[in-house]
This record gives sequence, C-alpha cells and structure tokens, in this order.
Amino acid sequence: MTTPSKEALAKIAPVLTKRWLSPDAWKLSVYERLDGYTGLKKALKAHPDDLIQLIKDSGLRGRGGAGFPTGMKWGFIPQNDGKPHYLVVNADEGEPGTCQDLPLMMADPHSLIEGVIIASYAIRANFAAIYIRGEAIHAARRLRQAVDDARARGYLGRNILGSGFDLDVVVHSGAGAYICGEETALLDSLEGYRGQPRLRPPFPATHGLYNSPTVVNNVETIATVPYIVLGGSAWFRTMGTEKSPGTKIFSVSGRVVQPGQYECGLGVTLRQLIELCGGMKPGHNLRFWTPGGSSTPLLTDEHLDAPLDFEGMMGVGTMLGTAAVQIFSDQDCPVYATYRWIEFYHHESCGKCTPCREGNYWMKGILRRILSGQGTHADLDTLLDACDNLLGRSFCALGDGATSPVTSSIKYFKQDYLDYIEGRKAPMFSPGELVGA
Ligand code: L3W
Ligand code: SF4
Repeated sequence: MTTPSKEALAKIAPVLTKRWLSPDAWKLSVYERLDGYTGLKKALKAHPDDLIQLIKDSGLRGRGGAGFPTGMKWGFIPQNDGKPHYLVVNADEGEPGTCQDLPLMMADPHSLIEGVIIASYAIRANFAAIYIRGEAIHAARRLRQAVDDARARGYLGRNILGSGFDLDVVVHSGAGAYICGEETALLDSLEGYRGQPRLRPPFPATHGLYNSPTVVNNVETIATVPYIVLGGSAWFRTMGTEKSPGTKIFSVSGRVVQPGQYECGLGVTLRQLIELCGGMKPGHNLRFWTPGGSSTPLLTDEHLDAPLDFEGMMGVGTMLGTAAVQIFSDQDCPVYATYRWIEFYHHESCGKCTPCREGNYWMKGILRRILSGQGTHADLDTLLDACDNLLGRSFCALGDGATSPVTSSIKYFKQDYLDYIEGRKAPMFSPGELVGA
C-alpha cells in the first residue's frame, strides 16, 4: 500500500461523508447531536427566493450525471401558477459502478431528508417523493424509518417547526429498471405507469409529476443543500473548481488496494484518487478506467492527470457522469468489459425506440462473435456504424450512453479486437455459445 502524496491528501474534503463513521449517525437523536437540522432551522427563517439565490450563487451542479446548475433548475419552477409543485429525489442509483447514494442513505438518511425539506420550501412544494431503486430494500427501510422519525419530531407534516410550511414525503421503491433513473421515466413510474422516457421539452420543471412543475434532483445534490445553507455560497466555492464548485463522492472500484467512496473537491485527478486508494493492487498496472460509470467513454493512463470535474472531463472528450470510477488493469480485457456493458444496456433498454432496442441487441451479438474468435474485420465497421445510428438518434440518454464503451474501446484498444479477430488471443466463448447471444 503506497502512502498518498500531500497533494492527494489535500483533495480530501469530508462534507457529505463527515458523519459516516460516527456510530448510529442514521438515528435522529445522533444526527441532531451532530448539528443535524440546524440548516433547516436557518432556512425556514429565510425567504424561499433567497434560498434559490443562495443555491445559484453557490454554483452547485447536479450530481446525477449531467451537472445541470441546481439553482437555475429551482428557478425554473413557475410561481403563482396555481398548480401544486413537487420535489422528486432520484435515488434510483443504477449506473454500473455507481455507489454513492446508497451508502449516503444508509449512513446519514436525515441529511437527505433535511435537504428535501429545505429544497421543497424553496420551490414551494408541499409534497416530495424519494424514488429509490427496488433492489435497495435495506436503504428504503432506513429512509422510511427516518421519515417517520422526522415527522414525529415536527420536521415534517403540518406547520413545520412553527413556520407555517407543510410538507409530506413518501419513499417509493421502483421495480428494478435502470431506465427509471431517467427523470421522465421515473415520473411515469411514480405515477403508476410503465417507466419509459417522455419527450423533452417540456422539461419536468414545467410539466413534471402529474403534469405539474417538478424539480427532479439526485440524492447527493439534495443532501448538499443543508451544508450550503449553513456554510454559505462563498464557503462552498472554496472547494472544487471555479466552474465545478464543491465536493463529490467518487465511488472507486476495481484494481486498487482500497476501493470505496472518497469525497474530494471536484477537480481531483485519477492519479490522486489512486493514491488515496493506496495505489494499484500489487501486480496490476492501470490500463483503462471510466470517470462516470459505463455511459462515459473509457479513458487510459494518458488521462491520469485530467481534472475530474465537469469541464475537465469535457476536455478529454467525455463527461464526469456519476463519478463512478472503475479501474481496470493489464489483467482485464477491454473487449470483454465492453461486451458486459452492452449486455447490460441490451437488458435495460426499455424498447421504446428502434435505434437503442435493435442497436444494443446487434452490438451485443457482434461483440460476442468477436470474443468467440468468429469475428471479422468488417465487424468493427459494423459496430461503429451501429453507434452512429444510436448516438443522437435514440430517444433518451441510455441509447447515447451505450455507444460510449464501444467507440472508446475501439479508439484506444483496436489491437485487442484485432487479436481476437486474427486469432492471437484465446476466445472467451466457444462458437456454440453464440446461439441466443
Ligand atoms: C428545464 C431546460 N430543465 C435541462 C434539466 C433536465 C434534467 C437536467 C439535466 O441525463 C446524464 C446522462 C446519463 N429547462 C433544461 C432543463 N434541464 N435543460 O437538467 O438534463 P440533461 O438532459 O442534460 O441530462 P439527463 O437526462 O438528466 C443525465 C449520465 O447522466 N449518466 C448516468 C446517470 C445515472 C445515474 C445514477 O445511476 N444515479 O444518475 C452517466 O454518465 O447518461 O447523460 O433534470 O430536466 N431547458
Ligand atoms: Fe428506451 Fe433506449 Fe429508446 Fe431510451 S434510448 S427510450 S431506453 S429504447
């Protein structure tokens, strides 16, 4: 295990994770002892518009993948429109390798609930829903308990802490579909329909849950809000970069000594993250990695010093995405990894649009053929052609995202594909296994 450099250690910034190691911090009494709900008490004394301005000033950007400015999104909610407003928290964490929201909800559920109350007050919503992925039964149970405890203590329900503001929160479990992490499919699912994306625009900010103005934000985004209320926007901007302020929980998995969640200022580099993880596992050298799950292109050791923030990742042709950093070594095969991701997209495609439904089916079959030693040189062109027909032609980001591992692995690791095609690498599957691929 290598010792992290001073530069790497300086990137650690426990804000959202600061209570994670305190025993029983998920209990309301412990949360309150550790400054919990003090942000809410301060927020309820402010005017809702001032809270929206505070979040705008802080520069907080959505932590769910796209990095959209949170304060701007809240500001889109029409006022005095006579319609109910809603807050919906996207806790359907399903991007491969992504593991920030579940540990946060397990270790510190009240920080999310406190953020939900403040955000709802700011956008004048009296009902909020937390949509959690169906498999996360343990986290849903913990959240429901936290909601009940918060209600019993007067943080939820009618006339919260004597402020005149009413709010109720439900925790809704999905049924295990990745597509329900797409905000409009999530809203359909919440309304009781089959979860499939809606056409945007109109965006949820004006036509969301039950066709009413709705803010949809990720767990980490909302859990950050109480800290900004307490610390102020200038404090928040002391962390991260000018255009990507604040901290981010990076979930690091794969061939490092200590995988896990590392909360750092945005702009940390992969080199520094690997140092914080104790280095690469003995006997492993970095070969490829993802900055944000499988919907972001693969990167290589050329990109070790690219800043992991919204702009820095654009600079190397990708996105920060969910900051799910998956690390692969010289003992891992980029073609097989790509196959496994496309298998995932094929399985999770909702089937609504042809490019994604058919494209992923065919890409999976071609990749499997290559891995079976039956591929041809023309297969590489067909894969790239399929990606051309998916990217920008799919109905939602799932189809676009599926092209990322394919195009980037062919760009950086074409030789690995050729090694299977030209018989230098032992096949991963026998040809007979192609049936039903
Ligand atoms: C009002 C406008 N609102 C944009 C809102 C929009 C949404 C947010 C971002 O995909 C990415 C995707 C995945 N008026 C607006 C507006 N909005 N223009 O801003 O919108 P958008 O379209 O940029 O992104 P998105 O559809 O939310 C998110 C990528 O993240 N991803 C995976 C995500 C998986 C998880 C998870 O497991 N937790 O989040 C990884 O890279 O591919 O590109 O709210 O309404 N004019
Ligand atoms: Fe469904 Fe895929 Fe089309 Fe999205 S891109 S609507 S997941 S078929």
